[in-house]
Amino acid sequence: MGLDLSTQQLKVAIVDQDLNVVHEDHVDFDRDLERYATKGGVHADQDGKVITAPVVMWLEALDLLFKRVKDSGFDLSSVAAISGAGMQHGTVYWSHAAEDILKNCDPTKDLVDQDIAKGTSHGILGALSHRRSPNWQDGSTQNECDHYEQAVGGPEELARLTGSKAHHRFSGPQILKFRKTWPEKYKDTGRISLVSSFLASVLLGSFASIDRADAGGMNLQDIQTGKWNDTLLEVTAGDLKDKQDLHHKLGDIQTDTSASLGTIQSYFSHRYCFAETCKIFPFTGDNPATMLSLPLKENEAIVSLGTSTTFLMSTSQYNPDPSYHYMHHPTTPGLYMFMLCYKNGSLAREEIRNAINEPVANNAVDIWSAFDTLLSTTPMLGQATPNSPIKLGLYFPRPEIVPRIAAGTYRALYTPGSPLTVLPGKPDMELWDAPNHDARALLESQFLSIRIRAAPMLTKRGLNRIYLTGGGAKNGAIARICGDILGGEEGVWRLENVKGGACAVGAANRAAWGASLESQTSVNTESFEHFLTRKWEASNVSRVTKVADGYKAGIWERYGEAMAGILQLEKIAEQKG
Ligand code: XUL
Repeated sequence: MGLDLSTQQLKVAIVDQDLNVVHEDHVDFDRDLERYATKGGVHADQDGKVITAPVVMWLEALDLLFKRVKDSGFDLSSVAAISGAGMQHGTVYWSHAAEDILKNCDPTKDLVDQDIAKGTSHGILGALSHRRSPNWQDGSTQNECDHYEQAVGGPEELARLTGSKAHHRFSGPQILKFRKTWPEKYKDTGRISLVSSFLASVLLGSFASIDRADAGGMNLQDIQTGKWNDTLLEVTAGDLKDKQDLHHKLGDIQTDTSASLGTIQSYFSHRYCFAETCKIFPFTGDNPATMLSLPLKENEAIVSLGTSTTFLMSTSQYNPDPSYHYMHHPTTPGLYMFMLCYKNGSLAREEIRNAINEPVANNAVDIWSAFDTLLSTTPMLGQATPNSPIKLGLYFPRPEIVPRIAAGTYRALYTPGSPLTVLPGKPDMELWDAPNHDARALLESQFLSIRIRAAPMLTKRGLNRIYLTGGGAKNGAIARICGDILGGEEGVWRLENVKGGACAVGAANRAAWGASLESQTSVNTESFEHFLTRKWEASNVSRVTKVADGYKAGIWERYGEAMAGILQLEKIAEQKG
């Protein structure tokens, strides 16, 4: 079983021994747990800077999800092992009593209805020293980020040390802000988990270590040693003396990527009939877990089109840069995950889709149909003729990370070799028919930005193969634009028979790998990649399908010319922000 605690949903995927997906389900926070009044799974303050999620909502979602799977008739006692994933960077603050409370939950009641907190009347809330988890979309820690970078000698050095420069959403700066804002709550904190290790801890009934790959999203891990960096621990803790205490709160980083953490706790075996022998394997970040959904080779990439847009590659090369993220590979020593992460993914696509649907009372069964038609009918780069100016747009409902740009919409006309003409907020219909021209301009700018940043990783014709995952991957027009811009000899591919998302499937694959290693007698550990490839090759089921062509002579080069325009528009937008 693979679980994925993502921004908007808690998802589950179950695979059989041949790694066929046999069951999927999910709980949608906004829709299924309305009483928490989240929007897109989170709460945002007025200026959209502080973004958090209520931790109890996730506990309620876990019970609801398992109940749904059980009620569907799926026999949970057949689950041999569980792994999982959580959106990266988010932190959960446990109280000193947490393990005691988690272990003693009454299986006749939901987690949120427990009244077991010894000496307090807070029920399960007694396990938390803070009720909210700072979300990866949060943008409120500029001071803390400055502090981090100054402490080590600048963004380049922090990127070299930890794999990333300082980012608002990264857990270290968030923990520093938490300590400074709520010193009492910080004192009351017995343990700090990431979203991934939080979920693993609930299932275990005791604290799970932070996974080696997911620790890379904290600005706290020395990527060379895989351990916490002393200087950065000290910056976060305030001084040398408190550094030990922070280390204690974080625990050690899980170094063995294949060892089981233990078995599922009795609350779940009693309540949902999980076998008492069901093993829990390390939970990692959603991006590292997505990489485990397929056998990703050198020169191949995954473009994940979810709430965020991420570009992922598995590589043995470590070439840090302030605009990249490097993290350890979740299963395979010696490999790294290379990542670009954009905050504005599906939210931007949905806003434009809604604006397009607005003028007509939209009764279409598929709310994406008008948006998709526009993607296919608008000419490439919005150019009615090859000589008309290129239409470029940046759409950031939330402040963007790559590069750091304030929220807003930025449109411009561009003729290669000339400066840009930036258009006003409401452009002249003759020049730019908004929002209709926005659909294609949005997708093009998202993929062009990836092409600009990933350039050192690309061959002359792009990547060898691109896999599309996430909600946006279902869309054929998006796949074609992706192939046109990012190229590739083998084109654009999609995982077959996966409804809910590649991330939960990747986590399920990891659980299956862990369970398989435990049953093997060989002293040589089979690598995850070998395991996955062996399983895929042994079955006749088609696992991936080609959904679009890649490199096309002429088109690749025209998009190449547009890149300079995007860079100019980004510069202008950066100055405005
Ligand atoms: C990665 C990032 C997001 C979250 C949520 O750095 O912030 O991709 O992991 O998906």
